Amino acid sequence: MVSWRAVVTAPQPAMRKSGMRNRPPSMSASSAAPAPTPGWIDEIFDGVRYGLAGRVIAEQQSAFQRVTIIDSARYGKGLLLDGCWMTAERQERHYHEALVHPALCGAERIERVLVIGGGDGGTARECLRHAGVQHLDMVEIDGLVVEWSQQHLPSIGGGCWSDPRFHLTVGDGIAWVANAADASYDVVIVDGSDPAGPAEGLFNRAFFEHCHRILRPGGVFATQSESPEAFRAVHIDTVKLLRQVFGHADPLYGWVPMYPSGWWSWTFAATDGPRYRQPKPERAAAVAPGCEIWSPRWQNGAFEAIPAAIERELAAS
Ligand code: SPD
Repeated sequence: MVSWRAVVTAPQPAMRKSGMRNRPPSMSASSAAPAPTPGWIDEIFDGVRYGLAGRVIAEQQSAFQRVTIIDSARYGKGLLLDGCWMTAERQERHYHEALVHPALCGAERIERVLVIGGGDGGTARECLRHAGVQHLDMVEIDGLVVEWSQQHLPSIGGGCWSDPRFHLTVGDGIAWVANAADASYDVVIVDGSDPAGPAEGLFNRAFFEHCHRILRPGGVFATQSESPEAFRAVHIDTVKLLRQVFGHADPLYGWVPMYPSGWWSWTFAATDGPRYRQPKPERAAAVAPGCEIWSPRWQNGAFEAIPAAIERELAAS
């Protein structure tokens, strides 16, 4: 295992050196972190910094990871886990809209939704914009992420925390999925961090097979699937594995400017065909006017924007 990322900031009294997330050697050849640049918060990966000018306003080692809240001029307040960018107030919609709406607009039914991770509340917020959602379980492993997101990043979760359809469990999402009844959800969404540390088990066959098992017929699975540039091997392996498990899976490409390379992907899977590619018009019409990024047109282009070499590599499997 190699140390693969670090947050580097202006000197902060609360900074800890522990909690650096380790990435499997197959994912990275990270070099040692450079000296901190005062006034900057960086995620460092593979010789490149992805940073914002700003300051750390809270930082603590939880039972699972180092949780950092920052304030930046460009994107407002934000969250890092083990030195990796997760979200920020004025950028989060790129990520959450792309993860949620292809699944929620494509599934046959959307009464019961499961979100694994997603402790900042942004994914639940976007799901709950769909009036057809009757019950949403969110299982987040780290209570500190929820607590600090509610305290420092309230706009990201919005009204989700008090929505009567929303049911939060602070616990292990992998165990939740393993113990859930067959065909108990219409949509399963994984909003985890990178496949190292507490999120490592969210990318393997056993986990995906349980997600497949607990989906009702006509259901859709969605997960963030890393960067096709910075984490290409993980991205490709994830899509291939989901195709094997579900039968149909396709990556959608977009941007999260503060993530490594800025170029990101989300992958959707279903058993009865690529239904996530065809938004149901009535659901799309209800949510699109409130979106900053997502629309049926954007989604279509984002699925089609698969890089040629990745398309060849996926087809060759
Ligand atoms: N490299 C960062 C991947 C983070 C994915 N989850 C972000 C959480 C936003 N709700």
